[in-house]
Amino acid sequence: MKTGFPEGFLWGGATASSQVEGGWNEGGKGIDTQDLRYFDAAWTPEERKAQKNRRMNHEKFVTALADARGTNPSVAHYPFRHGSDMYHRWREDIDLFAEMGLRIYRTSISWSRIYPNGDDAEPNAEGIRFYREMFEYCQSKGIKVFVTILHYNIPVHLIEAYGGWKSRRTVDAYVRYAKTLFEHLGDVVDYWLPFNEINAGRFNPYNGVCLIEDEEGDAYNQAIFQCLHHQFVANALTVKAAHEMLPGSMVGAMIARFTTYPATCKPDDVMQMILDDQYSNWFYLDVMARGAYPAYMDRYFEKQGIHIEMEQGDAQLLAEHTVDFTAFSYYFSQVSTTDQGWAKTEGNLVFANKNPYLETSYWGWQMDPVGLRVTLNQVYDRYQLPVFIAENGLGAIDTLEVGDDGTRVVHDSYRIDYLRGHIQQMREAILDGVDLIGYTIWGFIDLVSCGSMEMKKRYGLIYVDLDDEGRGTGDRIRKDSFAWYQKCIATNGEDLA
Ligand code: BGP
Repeated sequence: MKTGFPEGFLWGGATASSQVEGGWNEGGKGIDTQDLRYFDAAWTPEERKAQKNRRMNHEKFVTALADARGTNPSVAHYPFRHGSDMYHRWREDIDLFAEMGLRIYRTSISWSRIYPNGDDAEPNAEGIRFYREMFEYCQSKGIKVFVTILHYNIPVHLIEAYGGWKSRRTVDAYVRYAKTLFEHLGDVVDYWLPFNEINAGRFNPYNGVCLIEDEEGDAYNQAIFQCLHHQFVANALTVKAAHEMLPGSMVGAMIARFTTYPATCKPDDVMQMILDDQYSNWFYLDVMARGAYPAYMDRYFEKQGIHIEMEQGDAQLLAEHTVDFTAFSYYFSQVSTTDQGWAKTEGNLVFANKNPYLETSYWGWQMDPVGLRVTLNQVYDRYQLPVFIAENGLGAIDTLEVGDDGTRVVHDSYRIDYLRGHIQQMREAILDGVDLIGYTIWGFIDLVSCGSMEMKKRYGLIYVDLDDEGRGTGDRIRKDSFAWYQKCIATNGEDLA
């Protein structure tokens, strides 16, 4: 009988290169898709949340690219260019991670630091050195490393030259990039994740598969699924390469988990839940963990008029090279219904149907710790593979204050409450029998929000003194949640007070 978190449970924190690094045009890095996302600090809260401001179109893309290639590129309007400046401050940051007791650090590699154009003849030695030094430093502090090979930032040259993920050329370039990482960083990385939230290709096609909506016109949906197929092929080839080059290596598949409940016990709502789950969640993990396109997608593709171009050998590749573990991000849950008039709220990458039993964050995400236990049980039950919670956390507006002793403090009891609730449910899921191996709190050092592009939407246990335009000292300040998580890790999840 299990009594709690297993020995060696991987307590950790997660970031992504484009959101935390900055140094966007240093060290030989090329321009990538996230460097081109425009933000205006003058936007109202509604404009910040507006989907149109988050989506990419042709005009915005061309303007941003001209800015990036111009003589005086803007940083204030392109938040991913400044991030949290970890590119320059990583030693100081990792010292703080070590002080917190972190057992694993999840981050992503910036493809364009390794291959500035995505398909250059030789990798950029400076980029490889940057990650190597950082990961060796983690190792020296007893922190394991979990690498996401692609977390939304794709070298723009691949779009200009080949149409990005629409082309098999991008598959080749990606696999070569992954192999370069295995060759040069294989000994300092413990877990690999080829793609962050691969279902983002459908929910946020610019981030996921670098599609520019108005350039695709009516063929948008078709292009999305063709790109996704190419990512599945790239994933299988990457798993194959990892297992050949790094015997015993652990490679995972990750989705943004949209946990959903039927809005009522009306049978139509229950069926809608099954369909939502299939299209939003299971399809992706089914391909990468079970090794084949699930039958239920045939009906969907036929209805949508989608035809996926597959090459001979693709099906075999998918079947032979499945992943070693599953992973997901979990922030909220939603409900499924056939009732078109059901009240809506926001959610990660999508709008969600409202659940009257749950409270929402400032950004409208419905907080649901029990939903994490539900999810862990569902995912483990379906695939019977070790499970990793690659992201979870609370985006909130924090207030920097001066404490009694004159030091700067952030009292984030709301974040502690959120994390405590979720960790308690993780423990329950472990007692239920789920093979949960790790938990990396998202954005555990403040970084630029992927969706809203603000610094103001903070997830960290470490505050970063930068504003939405990247202005400030950049100082790192421990929030109350820092000491709380430190204690949680030290007691292996037993002391959550
Ligand atoms: C996930 C992404 C992350 C991250 C997180 C929080 O979808 O993988 O990159 O940012 O969501 O979302 P946001 O930053 O929009 O609050």
